[in-house]
Amino acid sequence: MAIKYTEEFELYSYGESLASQTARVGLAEKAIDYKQHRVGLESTGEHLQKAYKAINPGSLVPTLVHKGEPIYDSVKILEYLDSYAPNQGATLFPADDEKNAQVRALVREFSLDESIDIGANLGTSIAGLSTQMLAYLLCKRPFWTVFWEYLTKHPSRERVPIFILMRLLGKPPRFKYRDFVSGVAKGMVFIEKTLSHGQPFIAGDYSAADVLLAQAFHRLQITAFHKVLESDQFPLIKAYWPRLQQRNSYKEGILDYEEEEWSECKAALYGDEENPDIEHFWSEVKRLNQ
Ligand SMILES: N[C@@H](CCC(=O)N[C@@H](CS)C(=O)NCC(=O)O)C(=O)O
Repeated sequence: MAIKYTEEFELYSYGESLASQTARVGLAEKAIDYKQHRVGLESTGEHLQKAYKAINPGSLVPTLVHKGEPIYDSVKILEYLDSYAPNQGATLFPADDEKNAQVRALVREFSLDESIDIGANLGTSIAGLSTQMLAYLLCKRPFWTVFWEYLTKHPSRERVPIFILMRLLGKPPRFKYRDFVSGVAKGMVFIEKTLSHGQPFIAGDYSAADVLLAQAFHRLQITAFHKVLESDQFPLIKAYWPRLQQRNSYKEGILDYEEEEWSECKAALYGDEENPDIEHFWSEVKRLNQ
């Protein structure tokens, strides 16, 4: 299915979507120019409308369009870019078999992989942390509009009841949110242990796994878990995070696409405070380190 295009690369993405950030950081790391099309999510439902479904029938962002051909899924986009421009910018998937397998295992742990239950790896647990924000944004629209649109237009049968419940309650159920916080605690303990190899990046040299961690850590800041990244309980993460932030790709793929509605939502939900479940986070870390 060829899609209309004017530039060689065009990306359909939303500013603060994790998977969109992955694609944009990847494009920046590979030094590939592209035209951006913003697709609104929870507060407008633009992704559920016909125009976007013609580009991505799954109604998910991001979609990369290369000369009219769509590539779905942020990790597939990273793979595509790396094989399209192997000698340009950073190498995201190393050529060496052993290193490549290592990177792929980390990517599976950090990504939004639909074959993994929400909350069962770090990537989907981080997405779970965002449910407080998503609920807030969904509440910008009347209940019946959200109910009807998600029920009749959202292609993912697993996600529909989650979005409807979030709109109904105005927030995620507390017990479920705590499960996500536990998943993130587990992931952070794992990352700290992995970094004890003493190399600058998570798999040694910079790779696709670092692309995913840039957006994951950025999301920890947005959901008011920012102190986790500055804590002496995770000294290696504390030294590693600035290395990701100093790369141009952090600005070009993440900061340059911050959404006003997310800043407003962060201020309304957390102000300058830490996330209300921060204590649960630290008690989980303590339990896991015992
Ligand atoms: N595995 C996909 C996941 C894509 C995904 O879940 N995108 C989210 C934003 S991060 C989305 O489009 N959500 C809208 C919805 O589910 O209604 C990828 O990595 O691209």
